[in-house]
Amino acid sequence: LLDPSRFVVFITGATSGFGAAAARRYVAAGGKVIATGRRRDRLVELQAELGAENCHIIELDVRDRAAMEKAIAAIPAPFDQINIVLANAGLALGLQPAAETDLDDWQTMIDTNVSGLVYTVRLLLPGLIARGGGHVVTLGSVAGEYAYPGGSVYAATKAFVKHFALAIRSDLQGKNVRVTDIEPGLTETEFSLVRFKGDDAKAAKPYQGTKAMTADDIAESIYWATTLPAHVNINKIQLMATTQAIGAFDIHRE
Ligand code: NDP
Ligand code: 8X3
Repeated sequence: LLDPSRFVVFITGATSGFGAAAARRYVAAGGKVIATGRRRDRLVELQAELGAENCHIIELDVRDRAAMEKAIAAIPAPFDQINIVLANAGLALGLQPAAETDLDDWQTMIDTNVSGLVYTVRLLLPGLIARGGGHVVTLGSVAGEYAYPGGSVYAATKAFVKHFALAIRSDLQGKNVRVTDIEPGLTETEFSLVRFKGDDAKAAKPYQGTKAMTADDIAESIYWATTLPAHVNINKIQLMATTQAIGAFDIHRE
């Protein structure tokens, strides 16, 4: 197994959910993390919890390419020795039928889940290669595999992530860089609160009367994929709550 105490993990979206859980998981294993996100107060809290020697924080919006370039170029030692990139920041906005959605919401999802993710990977990949290898972990979704009503652009951004992860692997032959797309289903985080724009009642509904996965479940899968022997690449991990399954085709009848 690779030595987790040598892991230096750059995480987008570390202020909540999977990103925060992954930061805790890697630091618990002896690694270091660069925790990024827009909410500075959350980053400061996380750093206080994990220790400044283990957790470097950067207030960052992944959609801002110039800010990303500047921030990544300015990461101080020893945090600049990044060997794992967790491109996790992302969001869904709305669940309306396609013709009734807010086009600004679609744009925000594309800017964050697609553009922000490719900026993250592209800006950090040369460093991984130069330092002799590493691991890129992307956050896809079951939504990138199975369409569902109201999923539209969110699902399409995650299909992009899935294919991007597979495609860049073929450019990394001989570079010792592994790529894994994590594709979770129903998991209780702030995801639903963001999707329904702070409406607590709507946000709670997907998790009511069922047992969703937790952010820690996903963090453990991410961690596991990165601790396998260097000659093993997990292309993707698709995981669902045991209470979730793929439904039948939807047939409209008069
Ligand atoms: P959360 O809402 O709990 O966390 C999302 C994180 O993304 C936050 O830290 C947020 O930070 C960050 N983020 C959002 N927009 C930006 C931005 N423009 N710039 C920087 N950071 C941003 O959701 P999850 O932890 O559940 O989601 C993490 C990833 O997993 C997402 O890509 C999501 O699509 C995916 N996913 C989630 C599933 C679920 O059921 N929960 C299932 C499958 C995939 P901040 O707001 O502080 O910037
Ligand atoms: C998040 C899971 O099913 O809400 O990607 O799209 S789902």
